[in-house]
Amino acid sequence: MNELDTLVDRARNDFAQAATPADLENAKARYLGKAGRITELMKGMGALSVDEKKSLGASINLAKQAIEAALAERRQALADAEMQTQLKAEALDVTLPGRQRGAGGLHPVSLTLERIEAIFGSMGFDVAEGPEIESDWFNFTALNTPEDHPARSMHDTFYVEGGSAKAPNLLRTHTSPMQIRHAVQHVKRHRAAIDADAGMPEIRVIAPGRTYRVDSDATHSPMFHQCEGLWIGENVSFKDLKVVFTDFCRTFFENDDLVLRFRPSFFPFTEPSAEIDIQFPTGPLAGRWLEVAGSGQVHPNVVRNMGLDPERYIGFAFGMGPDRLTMLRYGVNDLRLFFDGDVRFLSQFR
Ligand code: 2NL
Repeated sequence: MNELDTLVDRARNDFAQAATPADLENAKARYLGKAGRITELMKGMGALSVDEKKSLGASINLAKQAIEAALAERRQALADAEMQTQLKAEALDVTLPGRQRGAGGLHPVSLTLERIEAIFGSMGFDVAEGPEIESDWFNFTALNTPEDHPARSMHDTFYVEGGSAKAPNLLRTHTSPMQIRHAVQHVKRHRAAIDADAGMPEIRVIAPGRTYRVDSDATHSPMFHQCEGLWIGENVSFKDLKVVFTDFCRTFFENDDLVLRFRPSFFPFTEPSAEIDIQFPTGPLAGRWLEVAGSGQVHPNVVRNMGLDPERYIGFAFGMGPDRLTMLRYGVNDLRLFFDGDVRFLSQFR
């Protein structure tokens, strides 16, 4: 083997030994660099004859081309290897399922409140809104609740800053104050017509929302929901209460065979008063009387506190617990599930 063939072999070997692109460039310099072996051979041809230059020059060129080809091949191999390493490190399993965004949904009690609003809305009821921090007047006094009523005690009601020392502000214990506020506004708006004996449009409103009482066990939460209803006019009777509430219950529970019972009771704000029980004719709750609301004819003192003459304006009111209605509708057995915020429970209502 001549010297050039040996040189090409050595270069191929050196390039193969180079483990990194930097090693490879160093090896290249030994052959093709300014002081490289090929360059030196070229320089050494100066003393030769023209014919010798021709044949040796051609041989050196062939060797140079062979080394350059080996270099290019090794460069590509190293680049490929580097690419493979990088691909492995950044490997993505594109067949994995994506992270689910998870569709949200309304809280079951919100679904119930929407249902209640839709059903009473179809019967011409407005929806009242109002503050959760209330005054003693709107929460108790306007509703004919006596000074010494147990509901006014610190054991039953959350008192907060504000109001007067004798009548501090509180977290509303029912949604009735919203109805009083709504009625007062309504009466104010129609004052002139009322005073001119021209009458006023009926007050027909429901008041859904959060309410608060000092109470906590499996069936009571310190925060719970209420929805009250109020209908005041010149000729609104207990019969209308029965019709409206029966229709509501049958629509809400999607059962036209639902039976209702109005059982005598007492509330400071109604007289007479009645507890409303329902009974399912079939299903897991069949045959049991279930209490779903309190109701009654609005007390004359309460009508007066709305700014109306109780001799002329009369009507009924009722109050129910949307939390309990939700439990009955979906068969939920613990009220606290609604307020724990456990997605495993809540997602079932999506
Ligand atoms: C219950 C009892 C009731 C009312 C609420 C009411 C509201 C006004 C005037 C008169 Cl503005 N009454 N509300 C009447 C009777 C009963 O709720 O057990 N609720 C769960």
